[in-house]
Amino acid sequence: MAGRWVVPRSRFVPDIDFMQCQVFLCAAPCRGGKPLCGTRGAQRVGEEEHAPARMYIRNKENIGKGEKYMKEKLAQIKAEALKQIEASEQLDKLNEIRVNYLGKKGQLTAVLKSMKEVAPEDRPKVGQMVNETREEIEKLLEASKRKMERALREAKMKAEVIDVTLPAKKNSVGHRHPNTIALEEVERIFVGMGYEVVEGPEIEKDYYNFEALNIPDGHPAKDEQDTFYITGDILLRTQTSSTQVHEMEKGKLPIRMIAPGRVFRSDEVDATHSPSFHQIEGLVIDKNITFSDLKGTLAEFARELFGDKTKVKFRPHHFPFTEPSAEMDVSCFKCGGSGCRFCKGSGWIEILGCGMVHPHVFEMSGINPEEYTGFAFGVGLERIALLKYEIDDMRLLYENDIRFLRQF
Ligand code: 2NM
Repeated sequence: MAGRWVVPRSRFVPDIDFMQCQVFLCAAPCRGGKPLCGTRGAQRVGEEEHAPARMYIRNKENIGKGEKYMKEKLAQIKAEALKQIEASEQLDKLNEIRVNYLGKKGQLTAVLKSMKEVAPEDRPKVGQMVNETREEIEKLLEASKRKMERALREAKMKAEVIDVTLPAKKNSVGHRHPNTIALEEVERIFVGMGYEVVEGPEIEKDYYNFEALNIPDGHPAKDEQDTFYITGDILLRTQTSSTQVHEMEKGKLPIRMIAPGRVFRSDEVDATHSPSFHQIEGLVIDKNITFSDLKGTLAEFARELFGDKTKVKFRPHHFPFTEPSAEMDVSCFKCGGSGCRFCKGSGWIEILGCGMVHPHVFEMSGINPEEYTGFAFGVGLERIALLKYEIDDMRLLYENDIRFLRQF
């Protein structure tokens, strides 16, 4: 600004009232340091000639116009604020406007601060006007803020629109693993004949896995079933018969049970072997149990599992824990026994091992072999699953390839 306005004593300028004097006379000099109170007009003077001085207008006419001027000034501030509010498109901008008008160093606050320069009798009225203006600007800001937030919300909702006519995501429910299907089938058959299903620990003492089953240290069967030792005395069980030893030790007779579960052997993986697989072992102990009971029971089991026409045959075998022992074959359910690729031309399929519980096994578990007899059998769960579903490689059962599993 080139120069400042001062109010000379000579000229009366009616529309310059207090506020304008503030504007025009803020730098007004008082030649000789006297304030320009009571001046009646304005003129422009060179800046260099005048040192800044504060104005306090006590002139009656000017004071009378103070209120009117304030009113216009406030209206002007409000109009400007409204214009800015309406033009703003972002919440940040609104905040800026709030600070600019209502903040500590804002325009309206400046007016409020200059109250001490308003004549005391005008102060309540002017103060009220300032407050009203503040409230109105606040209201405008708030309304605009709400409008912007609503618009933002609407835009977001529009962007996130859900098409309820889209086909729903298919809920893919799995099904039982072929091993589990086979296990539940075997359990169903034996439970139907009055057997209990008993589970035991996978980590066993050497005694329950070998010794109590008539496989003492140095017995070749212990080598055949070499397993994973946890300590010298504790191992991963190689057969679920250990569970049956625990049942026999309880001494509650008669026993009719099957013990399904995971067993472990130190075997290399191939199409028919795995270091971890599943067995179902059965045990019946009562007075007068004979080999006929064994044959009748297992023949019924075979018919239920492979079909009515299934025939069984028993071939002598050896197990340390049974005497006599046998292996049971079933007639090939593919060719009916005439011989095919499935039964490798023999017409028979080997299915399980069995026998009459060895008297020494009874004795070790505290059962009197003179009073009680019993039969036992063991069948591989994977073997049944492979046969039933005509799977030619055991590894498929463990790979969990969904394309394979979906077929059962
Ligand atoms: C087999 C074959 C023959 C068997 C024996 C026993 C027990 F505990 F009573 F001595 N449980 N299972 C047994 C008998 C298991 O698996 C091929």
